[in-house]
Amino acid sequence: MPFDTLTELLAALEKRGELRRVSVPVDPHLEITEIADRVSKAPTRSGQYPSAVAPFDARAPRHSTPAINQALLFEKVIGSDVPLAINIFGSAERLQLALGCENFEALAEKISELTQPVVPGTMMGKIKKGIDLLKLSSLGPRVVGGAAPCQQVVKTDDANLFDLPIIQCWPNDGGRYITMAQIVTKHPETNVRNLGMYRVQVFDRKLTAMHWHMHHDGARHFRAWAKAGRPCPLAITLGGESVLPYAATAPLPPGIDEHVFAGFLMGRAIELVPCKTIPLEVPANCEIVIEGFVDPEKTILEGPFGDHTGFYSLADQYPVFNVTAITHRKNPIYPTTIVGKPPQEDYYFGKATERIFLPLLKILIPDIIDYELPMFGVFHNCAFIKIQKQYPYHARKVMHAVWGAGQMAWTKMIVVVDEHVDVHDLDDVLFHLAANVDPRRDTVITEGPLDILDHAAPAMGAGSKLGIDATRKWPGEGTVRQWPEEIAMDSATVARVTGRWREYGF
Ligand SMILES: [Mn+2]
Repeated sequence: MPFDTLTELLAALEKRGELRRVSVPVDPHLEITEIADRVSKAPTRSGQYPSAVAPFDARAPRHSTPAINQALLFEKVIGSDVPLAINIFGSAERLQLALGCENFEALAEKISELTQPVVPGTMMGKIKKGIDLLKLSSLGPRVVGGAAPCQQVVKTDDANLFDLPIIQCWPNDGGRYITMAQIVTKHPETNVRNLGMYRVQVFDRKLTAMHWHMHHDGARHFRAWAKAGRPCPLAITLGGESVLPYAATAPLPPGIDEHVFAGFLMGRAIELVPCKTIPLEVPANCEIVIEGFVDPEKTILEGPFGDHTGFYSLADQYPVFNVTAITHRKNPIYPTTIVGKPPQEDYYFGKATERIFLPLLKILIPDIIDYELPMFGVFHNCAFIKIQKQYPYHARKVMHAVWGAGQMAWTKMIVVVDEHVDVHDLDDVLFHLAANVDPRRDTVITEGPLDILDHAAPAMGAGSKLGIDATRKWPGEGTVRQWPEEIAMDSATVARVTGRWREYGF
């Protein structure tokens, strides 16, 4: 089962040896990042690296500082009385614990059941209908009265963001950022709530920027408020039910309240309470809630920010957020994260989404058996796709289908392999890519939309795409030579040797 509060999640992690407390004073300016970065790239207690291939630094560590990949609780952050938790979700095991699932595939199955009763339509249409059904059930969020844990302390005039241990992540960042925030907004006309995870740069005691991209639901809500000339009420929520951070990042279709999805993951409704100074409701179990309004007119220069691409995003103008209140538990814990070169916590959020969306992607493109968004591709740069080839140029058909499928459409490079290749094993994919590809014959270069964070794209969010057909080539695919058979041991011999292994004296 997932956990009701951040404290309960941290206690469960500690019990499993998955949490390390740091009791010496630590600087929120860069020092926490450097510690968390080393720890997130270390092997887990079971000696596992997060990918079939050890992360960038692991095989030749830059540092002789042994570490285990654990969640970290900094008890004394310089300049604040509030302890800070980081790397909470920084392994598959820890994220699965937080989501209350054995593995991401089990969760995928649970979610695809949700979309079953709804026959055709788009992938997003299915999810939306499925979640609409949930809303009618007991899993939709429930507004409750009474004293809420997240409002045990209420500060309005004396609210001060600098009371919180907000970190500066990387040396050339524009300043300090709140990074693990579930941000609540509401559409002014439909009243549909949204939960999103956007970074928040802090400029003053009660002043931040609100960084969201055009297509984010929070930005759409803001534009609707701004069109009416009204400030957009917004709550930055931290902590709460252990499924909330992931739910805030899940790519659900617009018009869906992620609290419904969170309730589905919890197996119970998320209880919300009215905010103190703005017309919004927030999860009662949160650690900290920052209330305020986004100014419909004013902007501020936000950034740069060391991003999940492994590069700094450039500074740009973003709306201003004015804080009206900070409410929190009596002894709150401040959750945060860093992004940068993978793996960081967002890699595991992405991995969960990759697994959860496989059944839905298969509905849209039945040719796909499995896929992998490799760590080095930071979500949108690269996808490995496994198919069971049925006809010449089948791989090309699948590439074009992927470039037309929901958020997968941003994918820059696609490698398609045959069904016997393990798409989760980088070496296996690269072996077949190197061996099976004639560069001129087997590559496709086309144009389309790209991730707006892709700094290599000739225009922002638009550029070229590369498809590589690494399947074995059939007659009719431009090869006149006979394709050789790939070496593999027969399964009977494999089983016999496995069965006799000890007899050999190993
Ligand atoms: Mn949304």
